[in-house]
Amino acid sequence: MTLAFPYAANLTDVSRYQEGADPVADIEEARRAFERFDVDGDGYITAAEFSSVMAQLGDFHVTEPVAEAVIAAKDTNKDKLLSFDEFWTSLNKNA
Ligand SMILES: [Ca+2]
Ligand SMILES: [Ca+2]
Repeated sequence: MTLAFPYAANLTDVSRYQEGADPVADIEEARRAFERFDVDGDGYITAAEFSSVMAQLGDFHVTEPVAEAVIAAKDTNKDKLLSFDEFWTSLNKNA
């Protein structure tokens, strides 16, 4: 019966970790999402890339002007490109 005790302690640790987990996004997941949108892999998401990937995902409402507005809202340095840093910052602002 002594074996059951450490097992129960582990379960408690897991649930405590989940309850106490930071609400910030997972950087690995964010990077995978970013790479999905960065079609040509140059490290920046353009409005054209964003709208075409959204269309692939089934959302045809994200036309290029809409994509430009979405990117402009996150585009801290105003180069009309979304870098991973800008993407990551915007995720953490929303969290
Ligand atoms: Ca790109
Ligand atoms: Ca930028």
